[in-house]
Amino acid sequence: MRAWPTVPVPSLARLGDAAVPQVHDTARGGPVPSVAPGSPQGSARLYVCGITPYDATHLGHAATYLAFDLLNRAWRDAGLTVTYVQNVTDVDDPLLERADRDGEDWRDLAEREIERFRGDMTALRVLPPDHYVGAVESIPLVVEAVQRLAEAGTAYDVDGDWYFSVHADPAFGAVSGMDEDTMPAVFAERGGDPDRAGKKHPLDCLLWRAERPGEPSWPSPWGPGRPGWHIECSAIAAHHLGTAFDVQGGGSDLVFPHHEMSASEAHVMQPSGPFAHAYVHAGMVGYDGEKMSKSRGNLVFVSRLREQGLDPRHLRLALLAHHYRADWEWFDSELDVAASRLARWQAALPGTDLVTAERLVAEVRAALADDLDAPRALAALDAWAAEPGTGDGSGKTLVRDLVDARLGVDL
Ligand code: 5CA
Ligand code: ZN
Repeated sequence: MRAWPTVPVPSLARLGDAAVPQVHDTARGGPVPSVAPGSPQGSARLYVCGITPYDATHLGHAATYLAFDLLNRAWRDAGLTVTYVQNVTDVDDPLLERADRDGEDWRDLAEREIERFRGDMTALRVLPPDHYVGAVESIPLVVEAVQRLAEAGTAYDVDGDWYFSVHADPAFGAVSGMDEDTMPAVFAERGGDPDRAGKKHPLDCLLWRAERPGEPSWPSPWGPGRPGWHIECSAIAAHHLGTAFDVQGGGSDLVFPHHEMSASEAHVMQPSGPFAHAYVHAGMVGYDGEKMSKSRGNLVFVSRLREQGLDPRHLRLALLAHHYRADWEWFDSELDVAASRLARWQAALPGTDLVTAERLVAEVRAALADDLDAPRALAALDAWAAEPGTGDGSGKTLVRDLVDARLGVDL
């Protein structure tokens, strides 16, 4: 599937490479190097769970994709060649339900919302993935993955639907660290079916859903049907990135069951190594006191703000003012705060000398190397702008390049 256009990223290499950042790994519960010790020299591999395109991109989605854009930019500034894969869940229950509710063809709905997402990501100057991959176009990969799980004796049939025995992976539970007693309720809340009769274990997850009347289906060795959710990401990531890629990312609502189960499926499919080296999760953005979610309907859409004439740089700065791992609530006033911040930075540029600019590069790089601490990077820039210099402007280009390369904001 086509991604969206890229934007040029200025190089800061004249000051040497930045440090490879540390990130918080959910599985180990602490900071780890963002690149696996065994990764091929000079490269980094990232998989981020993409949208289910049944509604427009809201600020929670945007914040999550910006978090991984910070990581992508940090890796590039460290001189690494990045391979970035993102999926699109372009066939799944919520999409089919919405299309049904609105009397629309599910393919038209998905296509329209994917195109809107591309426009939002382009406006926000989020660097595109190298491989933007839809579930539908990946069905042969999914079929192959299910076949491998079946050959390993870890998949079974319940009235034509195929399930994965999650405990076939000895590491099941290690991503989330969640208590097995807590898992069934969370599983049920997030698309799972712990109570379905005929399953060998309540936590076993759906791999292949046999065709139902009125639902789209594709051929498979087990008859027509469509992919389950978790296997979509295991199959796409394994195919495009191989084993032990560096970072598996998404919002914290995906820790369990999604990332837990896709990792376990991948561990059985390719026993030669772990699925990912680190599992990195962005916090949940709320609005009106609750998590912003399509099902709750308390949404602020990026596209609506754009239609209202928003300067996307303001939105980018407003989102970056919150640490990516924090849960936080959106207030409309944050755009004004961001606008005045941008204006102060712009006003400080002409009086900046090279020594000041180089110091600022070091401060911003250090902040972002420490678990992508964008609020600390913003604070360093605020401190610089609070004392406008009377320098010769020799550092102006470097500061502009810094803010552009690392924060994605074109001053
Ligand atoms: N297609 C699946 C992933 S394979 C999915 O979760 N799609 S989604 O459209 O529901 O979410 C897209 C991304 O935005 C996911 O990484 C999700 O974790 C993240 N996300 C969803 N809601 C929020 C929120 N309120 N705050 C922050 N991130 C969010
Ligand atoms: Zn996913």
